[in-house]
Amino acid sequence: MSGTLSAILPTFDERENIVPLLERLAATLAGVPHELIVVDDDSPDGTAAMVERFAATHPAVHLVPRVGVRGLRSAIQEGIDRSQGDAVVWMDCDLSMPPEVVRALYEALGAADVAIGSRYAPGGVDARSDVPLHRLLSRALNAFARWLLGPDVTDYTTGFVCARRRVVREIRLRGEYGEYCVDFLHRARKRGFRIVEVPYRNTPRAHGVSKTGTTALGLLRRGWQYVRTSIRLRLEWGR
Ligand SMILES: Nc1nc2c(ncn2[C@@H]2O[C@H](COP(=O)(O)OP(=O)(O)OP(=O)(O)O)[C@@H](O)[C@H]2O)c(=O)[nH]1
Ligand SMILES: [Mg+2]
Repeated sequence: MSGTLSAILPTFDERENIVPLLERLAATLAGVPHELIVVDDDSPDGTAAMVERFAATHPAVHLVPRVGVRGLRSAIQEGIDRSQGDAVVWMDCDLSMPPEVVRALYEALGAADVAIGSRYAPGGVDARSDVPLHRLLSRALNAFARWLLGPDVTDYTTGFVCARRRVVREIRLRGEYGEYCVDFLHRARKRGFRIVEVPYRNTPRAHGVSKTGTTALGLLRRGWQYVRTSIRLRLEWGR
């Protein structure tokens, strides 16, 4: 792959993680023309101010501040809509996804339309020891999605996605939270886009707290959205 890369970075209360993430992304993308777009939903911890200060000396960094709106899926979509790159990548900003993997995802687009970081492909690891229940649920939901939608993708809920511009031009993200990812990947595959996986090690968030349901009930509610989405996709598109 050659061409410019836009990284979309959705944040809510990532004050301690965002600057190290931006620094590591800039280092790993040396030699690749890029822009780093942080979409912050008015984080009470002052994430936006950290980004603004950093952006003052780093012209590739842009802040998109949103006030009165919340949501992971809509934040990513907003970043995509404002980006200019020939390819886009999006990821969590809690340092659970190593920024260095972005380089490998970008290079994988040489032979694919979409490249995802995978915890479940051979060589991948889910090492989030901070959220054992979340890890277990993720494994079960992915097994269910593979069974319903096909085994070519092993990590349907990755959230670590790099795609050529034409893919995100054709397919908009739908849903509330993480289930958008199952929806995006299945529709992309069914439309004939080639998806490859890059195994990586997902680690516990570096600082701050998880925004995904931290109570068992909250997790089950969220899990149900993934189950519903997988069933709907199977009915709508087949395997
Ligand atoms: N802009 C924006 N970003 C969000 C919102 N909710 C979560 N995020 C970001 O989405 C990413 C994932 O959130 P996490 O809290 O790590 O949740 P998770 O990775 O699904 O769950 P864990 O495995 O528990 O960490 C992080 O970069 C968050 O800052 C939101 O409402 N708006
Ligand atoms: Mg996380």
